[in-house]
This record gives sequence, structure tokens and C-alpha cells, in this order.
Amino acid sequence: MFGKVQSFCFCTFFIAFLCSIEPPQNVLSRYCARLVFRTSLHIAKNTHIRYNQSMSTRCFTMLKPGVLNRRLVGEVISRFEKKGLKLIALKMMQISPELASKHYAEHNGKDFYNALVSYITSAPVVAMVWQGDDCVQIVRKMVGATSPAKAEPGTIRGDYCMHTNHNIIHASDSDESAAREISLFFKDEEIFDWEDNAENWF
Ligand code: FUP
Repeated sequence: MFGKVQSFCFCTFFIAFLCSIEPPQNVLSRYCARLVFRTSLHIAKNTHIRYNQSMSTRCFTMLKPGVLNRRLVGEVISRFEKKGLKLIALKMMQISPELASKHYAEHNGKDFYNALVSYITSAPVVAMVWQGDDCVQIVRKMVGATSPAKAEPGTIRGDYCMHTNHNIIHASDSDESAAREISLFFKDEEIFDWEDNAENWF
């Protein structure tokens, strides 16, 4: 059913419609009718039902070398797009050992570190920035657990990989990591926060 705002908009549109059929005779009435019409139009546009109440945030994702080899780039991007996330940056790049060591600094010294850096620098990757409400939580959920054996079917890691050290995709695990990783991989001018006319539907 109509809420208060929708009812108000409907009534003002109706008044405006009547005024257009039978235009008010004096200047003041005409001015008022126009004002009512414009205000209702403005309210209708800006109170368009918004389903989400969360904050729009960003998440850095990186498709690791295996995804390019297996022609899965489009598949993974398609999943995020269909979910409703907004792609605001994308590039294919070769990661240098320096960038890899910065990106994975928290793992330096762990037994899998050298293999991880060697894998990630072995061929080009596809780096992306996604934006949307609760973006990091949504992307992480879609990516699945770090270990493909534990990742649920239906998640990217659950569906497309077998081993933790080749788990095909990286995704920031917090808003803070996202900010750090985005600034490591992208310059400001490589990020496009384009106007999204469909965002209210996601
Ligand atoms: P995630 O945030 O899910 O990518 O997981 P981590 O930051 O813990 O791990 C980063 C990467 O290190 C993983 F993508 C794969 C690799 N890794 C291993 O190879 N072995 C491990 O035991 C843990 C992680």
C-alpha cells in the first residue's frame, strides 16, 4: 500500500494534473500550482523507495593468475555484477615482487609466504574495485572461505578451486584493508565513481 510520502506525491500530482486541465486564472494561483508540481516531482524523485539503509563502501578484489588461464574472468565479474555491486575500477597488471610483498606484508615469515608471492607474480592478474552497501561483507561471502575445501558450494572459491595456495581470488577482509589495498593498486584517477541510475534497485 501507499505510504505517507507516496500518498502526498500522488495528491500533489493529481492537483497539478487538474491545474493543467483547467489552468488557474490569476498569476498567484498559477505560480502556486507550478510550485506544488515542482515540489512533488522533486519529492517523488528523491523519496523513490530505497531498500537499503547501509553505507556504500568499497572492496578491492584481485583475480589471481589461474583465473586468466582458465578463462574465468568474465564468470567472476558477472557474479559480482549480478549481485548488484558497482565496478568502479578494473585493470590487468603484472604484480612486481615489491608490490606483492607490500600487499601480503602481514603474511611475511609464514611458511606459505614465498610460494604465495611467487604465484601472484607468475602471470598477470586482474585487479578491481567494487562499490556498494556492505561491499566487503558481501564480496567476502561470495568469495568464500580461504581454503577451497571449506568454501561452500556456490561461492567462488567453493566452485572454482581446489587448493588454498591457488584459491583464484583475493578480496579485502575489512574496510581498512580495502582502503590500503585500493591505494596500493590504483591511482585516484583510475577509479570511476560513475553515476548509477539503477542503485535504488539493488
Ligand atoms: P584470504 O583473506 O581469504 O585471502 O586469506 P589470507 O589473507 O589468510 O591468505 C592470503 C593468501 O595466502 C590466500 F589467498 C592463500 C594463501 N594461503 C596459503 O597459501 N596457505 C595458507 O595456509 C593460508 C593462506
